[in-house]
Amino acid sequence: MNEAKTKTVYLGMIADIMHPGLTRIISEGAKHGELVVGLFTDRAVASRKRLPFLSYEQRREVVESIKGVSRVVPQDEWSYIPNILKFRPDCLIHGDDWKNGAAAEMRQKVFDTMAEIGGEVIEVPYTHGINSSGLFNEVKALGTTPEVRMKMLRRLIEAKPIVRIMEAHDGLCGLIIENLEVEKGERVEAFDGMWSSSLTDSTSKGKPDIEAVDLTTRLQDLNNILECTTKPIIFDGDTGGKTEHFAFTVRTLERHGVSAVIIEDKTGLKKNSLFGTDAVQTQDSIENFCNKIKTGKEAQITEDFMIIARIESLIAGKSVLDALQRADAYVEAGADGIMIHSKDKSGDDIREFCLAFREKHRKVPLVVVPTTYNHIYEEELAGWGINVVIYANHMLRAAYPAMKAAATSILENERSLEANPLCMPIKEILELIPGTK
Ligand code: SPV
Ligand code: MG
Repeated sequence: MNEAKTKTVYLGMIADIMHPGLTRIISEGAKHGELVVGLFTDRAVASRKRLPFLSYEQRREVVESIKGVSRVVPQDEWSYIPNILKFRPDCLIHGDDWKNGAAAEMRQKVFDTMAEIGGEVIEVPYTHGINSSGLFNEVKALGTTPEVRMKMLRRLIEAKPIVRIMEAHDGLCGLIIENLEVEKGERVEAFDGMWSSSLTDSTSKGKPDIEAVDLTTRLQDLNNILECTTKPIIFDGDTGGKTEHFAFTVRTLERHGVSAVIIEDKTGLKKNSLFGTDAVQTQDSIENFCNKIKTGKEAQITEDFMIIARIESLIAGKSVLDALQRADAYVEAGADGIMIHSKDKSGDDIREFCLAFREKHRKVPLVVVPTTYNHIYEEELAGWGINVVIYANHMLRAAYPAMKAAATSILENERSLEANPLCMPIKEILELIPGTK
């Protein structure tokens, strides 16, 4: 038997978009022995950057069928070290593009660990002109499908310690949320998806947040967001309306590729929760609301769409115990997740609820909207068992004072020169939207 063939060669890859650079490194690796591909899981990828378009299973199917690949194993961390220690390969193969920048530290650790286990690192020249990041941008420009977008929320909840959602009420908000990235050392922070808020959808139309803007009108704006983004959407379904109507809402949202609807257990004329007990907040009976959840679940066609039940007990001045009892009933009725809301500034009631809820329901996704208790960091919320954090109104609240300041300056000065520093340069607005030229 050929001695080289008994060696094992480890190659880590995400393999979301296959290209010749990847197939070349696979065939090079296979020349040195049995090639084991360490396929990055969604969790490993999400710890550093946005989720792949394809799920782990889809990517595994592709990689397993490539000539030269002997075996595919999951790489569940961004770091190669745990898998090197687990599989103890004779060689590890990598492109030489990790010599500089953020990856250089990982490269050093890999060299050290391979030396410790008596293995070697093979570096192959990077294939210029084609790479995953460039292709990723091209795929993103093509858009997504409703099905892929819808699935994304469940995958994110599985893969991330906490999923970060930002309010969007028009296409421009959508573009910011889609593209904004903040580099923090080796990590890139970004929003994972969008919240279609009843408060900001209503306010941006000059209407109160009392379910006065109907679904058709809200979907018109949502369509603009869908057209220029690929990230998942959580829709604020208010009370869900009449149970019979909610069944249609669910199907309409599914058809649009929305990932989840959140409905709140209120009845009568809905008032915004942040009024708390200053407004009359009538909670629905547990029985009625459970019936609404069941009807929605029966109406949905896909397996991926989520109906999340929002509990308003704390908003209505009731106890954490009341909220917990309702949570049990809603989960029992088939809710795919629970949103617990409060306008208390301390966050203590939310913490108490979440810790108690997690004792009983270990996996059911928990969603919060920390508008008032916003001193608490995401990491701490994740520690309470929270899966999704929604920044529910910040794009609109940020835009309004900025617009008002520019308008005031023009009135005060009777010309727009002084407003210049408050406005984005004309050149920038012309270049903002691809295809304007
Ligand atoms: C919204 O954004 O419309 C919400 C969250 O429902 S809250 O305004 O806090 O009620
Ligand atoms: Mg709302």
